[in-house]
Amino acid sequence: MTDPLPQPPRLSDLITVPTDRRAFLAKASAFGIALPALAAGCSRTEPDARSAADKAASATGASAPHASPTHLPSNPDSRLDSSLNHVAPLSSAAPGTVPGAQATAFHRYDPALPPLSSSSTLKLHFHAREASVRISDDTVVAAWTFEGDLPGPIVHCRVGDTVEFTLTNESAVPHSMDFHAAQIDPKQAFRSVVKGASVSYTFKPKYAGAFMYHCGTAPVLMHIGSGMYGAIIVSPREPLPAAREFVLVQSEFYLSDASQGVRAFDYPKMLSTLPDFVTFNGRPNQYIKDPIRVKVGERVRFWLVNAGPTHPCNFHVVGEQFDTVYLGAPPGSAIRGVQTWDVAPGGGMCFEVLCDVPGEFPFVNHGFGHGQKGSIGILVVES
Ligand SMILES: [Cu+2]
Repeated sequence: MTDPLPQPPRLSDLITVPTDRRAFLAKASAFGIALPALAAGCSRTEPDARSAADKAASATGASAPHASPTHLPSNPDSRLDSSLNHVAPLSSAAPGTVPGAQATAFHRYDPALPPLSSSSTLKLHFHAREASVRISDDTVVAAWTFEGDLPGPIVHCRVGDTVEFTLTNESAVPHSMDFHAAQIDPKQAFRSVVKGASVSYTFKPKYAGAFMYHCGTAPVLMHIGSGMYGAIIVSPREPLPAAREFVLVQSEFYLSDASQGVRAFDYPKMLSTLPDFVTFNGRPNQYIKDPIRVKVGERVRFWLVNAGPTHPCNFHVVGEQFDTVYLGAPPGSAIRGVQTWDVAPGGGMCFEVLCDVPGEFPFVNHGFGHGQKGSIGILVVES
């Protein structure tokens, strides 16, 4: 995509192997780009806290022998409690075997909210890893990811559940995890860990809602902007009205030109805040190509997280009105009959549509300078 505006010198011009982030950071440093908290992140790491079983599993490529799942999620882009040991990457890219662009297949990110677990404890083990991700027919990005995809897996729990979380870093760059659904000492829980090390913490979500999670290692812009984000949906203890529930994570892409078929993320471009793409669930216009389908008469609930890193999402459904928008934790602070509501970067909200009329309804970021860059999908209401 051609950028019509003058751009600062791009670090990508200095990169010969765009997937080599260690070289990128070294060159960034040499280029005078301040990456202050990388050093801080390195200094605040902890020893490898993985269990012996996990280490053995990593060595053999097998899953660690933890408890069996009570049931598997129907959404492959979701993560329920006991699938924590499903270490197979969700994309075709894996450490040491990152394929070329031609071998990286496109997959539609499943927007379905996964079912709640029968357990009140979710045990999550995410891995920070680099991966090539095909976001469209003609674009493969070299991403920093949680679990090999962007967004990372959808997490679903209830208010008051216990989330036992572990992050293991498989990448040369320090990473961390910041759950917006947690109330916890961030200096301890959200600290960075180096390659091979892990950080673990536990929290109980206090409020219902659509919450972002992301790598918080500085510069945070670079880590979110390179793919390290996702959604944790916290349902209220008292169920909301029956609905078809979907998760949309808006995010922006700032990319260099392709090298060897892969586009690296471009940090100076992130600072310029003029994205190449703005997407729902990491692929521009994917739900135009393959819409979300519901039946007439159904209530549709969108849990929308705006991962940013910079721009708002002005959410709107063409030809419909939101029956309900929850300004606070659902079911609180509900307002009715809303046409458009903006979700700030780093924020999340819950939107409901009563699909009384059959048809094809575009759901859009009504800030169309960004909507046109890929944050548009189609909700098909079938009679
Ligand atoms: Cu990171």
